[in-house]
Amino acid sequence: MTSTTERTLILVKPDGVARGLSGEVLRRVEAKGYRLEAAELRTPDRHLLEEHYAEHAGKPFFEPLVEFMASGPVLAVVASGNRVIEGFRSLAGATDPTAAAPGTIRGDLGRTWDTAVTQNIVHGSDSLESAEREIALWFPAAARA
Ligand code: DAT
Ligand code: MG
Repeated sequence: MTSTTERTLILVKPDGVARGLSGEVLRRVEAKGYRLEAAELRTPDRHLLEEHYAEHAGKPFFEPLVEFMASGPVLAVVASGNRVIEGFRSLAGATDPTAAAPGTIRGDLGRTWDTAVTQNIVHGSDSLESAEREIALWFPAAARA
């Protein structure tokens, strides 16, 4: 791929897929004007998740996070568009779904189910570097040289 359009990795996490919210997440991404480039439903293995969440290795929530993310199907999506990384983070809302603003995916559709904020429906890359790193992990064929 030679396009220079910005790309991001979006995940509908196991809680979002199990609750039937995949379509609603994709609807919001498309309604905002971003383009879907790839999508795949799969249950990620530990190795992929440990790489994906490498920045959080050693934190107290790392193990429960990896376990939760491996607990069922995840919808992995590559979306593109000008400033899509920042734009999807804005659509997703704050990490804690109880505190996330209404109007956002986490604020409208999420809540805190127990003491942790692990189940917050979606993931979105947080920088150009993490987006390209995460896309290469989840969609090796779509990685840029
Ligand atoms: P975000 O997903 O908003 O980028 P993050 O990168 O800081 O947030 O954390 C990654 C995920 O880890 C987050 O979506 C949910 C989980 N998480 C973060 N902080 C947590 C905490 N204090 N307790 C439990 N899970 C947490
Ligand atoms: Mg993050």
